[in-house]
Amino acid sequence: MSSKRTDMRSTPPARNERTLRSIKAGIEQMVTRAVAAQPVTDLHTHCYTPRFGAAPQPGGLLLWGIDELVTYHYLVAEVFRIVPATELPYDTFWAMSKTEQADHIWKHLFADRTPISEACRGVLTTLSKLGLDPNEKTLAGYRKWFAKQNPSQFVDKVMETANVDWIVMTNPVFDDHERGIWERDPDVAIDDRFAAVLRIDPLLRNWTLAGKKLREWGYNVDETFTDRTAAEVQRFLRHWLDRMKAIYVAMSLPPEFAYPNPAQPNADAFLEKALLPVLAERKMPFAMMIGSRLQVNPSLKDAGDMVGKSDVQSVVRLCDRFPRNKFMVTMLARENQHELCVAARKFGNLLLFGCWWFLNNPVLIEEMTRMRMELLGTTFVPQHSDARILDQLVYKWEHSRRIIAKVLIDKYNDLEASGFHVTEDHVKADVARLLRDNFRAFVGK
Ligand code: HDL
Ligand code: ZN
Repeated sequence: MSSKRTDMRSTPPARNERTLRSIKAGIEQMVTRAVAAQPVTDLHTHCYTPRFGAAPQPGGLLLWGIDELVTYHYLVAEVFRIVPATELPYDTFWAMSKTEQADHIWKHLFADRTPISEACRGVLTTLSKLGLDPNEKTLAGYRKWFAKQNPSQFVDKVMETANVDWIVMTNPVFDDHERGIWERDPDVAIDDRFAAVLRIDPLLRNWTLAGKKLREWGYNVDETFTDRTAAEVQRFLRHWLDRMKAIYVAMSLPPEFAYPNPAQPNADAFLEKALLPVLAERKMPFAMMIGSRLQVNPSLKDAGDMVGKSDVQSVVRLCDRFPRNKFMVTMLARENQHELCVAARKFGNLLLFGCWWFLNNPVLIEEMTRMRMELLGTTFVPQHSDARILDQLVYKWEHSRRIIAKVLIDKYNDLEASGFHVTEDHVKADVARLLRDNFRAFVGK
C-alpha cells in the first residue's frame, strides 16, 4: 500500500482530557476577545443623525435619553399588562407627558416588580454600561445625568460603548414629517456615522394610498400598473435613492405577502416592472422584513403590532426568478426560520439577517444563530439592533454579542473534537464576516 494512502488514513493523535480542557479554555478566550473587539455594522435601526432633530425637541427624530428609553413601545405593551386599560385607559396614558409615562413605566416594571423581561433588562444593561447604577427607584438621578449629554457627542459615546462602526437608518419616504425634513435639508443625512435606507412599505401594502401620494408629488401614475406608471414609479425610486444616497431599499411586509399574487396584480407589477429592475441596475439589495401584522391593538400605537407566519416559497420564487437581484430577508415568525435557512442554501442572492423584533430574545437568538451556522456556515448576518432609541444600541449589542460568542465557542469546540485546529485567525475572520463584512459586501460598501 503506498505511503500516501497510509498518511491519508493516519488519524490525529488522541487528545487527553487535559489537552481538550486547555483547548476549550483557549477557544473561549479567543472568541470572547474577538467578538468584543469586532466593530459591528448595524444594518437596520430607527436611529437618526442629529440633523433630523433630537428629543426632546418637538418633532426631533433622533430619540435618546432615559425618558425615551423607558417609554420604548416594547415597555408600553408590557406596562399595560400590569396596569390594564380597564384601570388606566389608553387615552389617559397617551395624554400623559413623556416624563409622566416614563415614571409610570419605571414604577410598575422596574421599582415595584423585577425587571426580568428582555426589554426591561435592556434598560438596566444600558444604564450600567453608561456607568450608572440601574437600581434607582425613580428616574430623577438618570434625568440629571442625561441632561448633561449633548446629542451628537452622545452618538459618539453610544457607538464607542456598543462598538458599532456604522448605524444604518430606516427612512420612510411616505412619512410626511420625515419627507418634509429631507425636502428642506437634502444634506440632513450627511454624517459618516450613519447610512440611509429608502423605506417604502405603502408601495406594496397600500397601492391606492401610495398612488394618490405619488400623484400629489407630481408622478403621473394610474390606479393600474401601466407601463407609464412603471416608468413614473422608477423615476420616483431613482429620485429618492439619489437624494438619500440610500444603500438599500426596505419594506416591512404582512404575513400574507405572496409572490406572485394574482389577487394583487399591482403588487406583482410594482416588483417586476419598477422596483427590481431599478435595484438590479444599481446592484442594490431589496430588504424584505416579512410577517408583521400591523395594529392588532391600535390603542397601543407603535406597540400595537404583532407577528404572523409567512410564506417562504414566495421568497424562493423571487430569488429564483430575479437572479440579478439581491435579497436581504428576515422573517418575524419563529416557525419560518428553518425553511428560510434552507432557502438561503439554494440561492446565493439571498442573505438572511437578524433576529427581528419578537425574535430578539436570548432563547430565540441562540436557537436561530445555531440553526443558521449549522446550515449556512458564516454566510449570514446574525443580528441587527432595530434600535429606535439611540441608547438601545448599547444593550442590544451587549446582549447579542454574548449569545453569538456562546454559539461560536460551541461550534469551534465541535470542530476541535473532530480533530480540526481552530486558530485565532479563523475566529477573527469569522466574527468580522458575521458582525460587519457579510453585510458591507452585500451592499458593496
Ligand atoms: O417595521 C420595522 O422596521 C419594525 O422593526 C418596527 O419598527 C417595530 O415596531 C420595531 O420597532 N421592532 O423592533
Ligand atoms: Zn425596524
